[in-house]
Amino acid sequence: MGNLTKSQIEELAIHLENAELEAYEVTKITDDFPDMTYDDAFDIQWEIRRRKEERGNKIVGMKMGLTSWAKMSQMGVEHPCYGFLADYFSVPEGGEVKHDELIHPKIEAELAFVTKVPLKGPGIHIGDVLRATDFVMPAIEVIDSRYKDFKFDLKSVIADNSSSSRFITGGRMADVSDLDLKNLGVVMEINGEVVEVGAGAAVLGHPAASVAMLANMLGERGEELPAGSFVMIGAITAAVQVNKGDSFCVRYQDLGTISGKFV
Ligand code: 0L1
Ligand code: MG
Repeated sequence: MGNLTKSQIEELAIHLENAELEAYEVTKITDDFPDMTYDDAFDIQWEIRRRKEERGNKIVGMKMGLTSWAKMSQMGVEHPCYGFLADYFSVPEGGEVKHDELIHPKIEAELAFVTKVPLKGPGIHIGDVLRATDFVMPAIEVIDSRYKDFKFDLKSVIADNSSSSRFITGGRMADVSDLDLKNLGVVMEINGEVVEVGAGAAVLGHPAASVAMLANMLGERGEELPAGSFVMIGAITAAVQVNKGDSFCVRYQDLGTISGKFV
């Protein structure tokens, strides 16, 4: 159930999307709309998605966010969230991320699942996800909350497409049966120095649990994850702030590396 009118949803979608497209900060929207509900927050996100599609952008994947207990407590929120990935968010492996197009980007080491059959919640579990997975591959997410100083609550961040801004995928694809997903290690380096390390279980105890949660959350809106979906599972490591000129590399156990540079 929502408390905002259709025109308020549209205005807030334009407000947040303009902040994304023109790279400026805004205050969290619940300051001005304290009665907004989670349904309102998702309606705003889906309206931003609709506006992009109307302009000809393609939606190329989905991301889960705030999927580690450490990150939820760090950001002061109590549940994971999801967002969509538009075509222009994609940066090629080894490529350059333009810092000036973003506000205060941070990078996160993630994994992506690519599905081969549809997943529709409710009731999707880890086993369903593993059976539905075509392959797993490494991914790095560049998050860039549009909120000043990354200060938000869960409703505000959902409306802001869960801070999605850029992503990079690459490395090596693998079958889930060839991976020990819970123990899969990642090492993040910035300018050649190790800044974060982690293992797959940091994400909701098992990376596939994140994809299951996404299917179940989408199911609440009558939506599904179609076959061929690219889904980023959320951060295995803490998010690390990056500056113009920084180069980064994430090494994934059994899955190769992804690197790039902020210019
Ligand atoms: O985990 C994430 O991808 C981040 C989701 C939004 C929260 C944040 O901006 O830190
Ligand atoms: Mg993320």
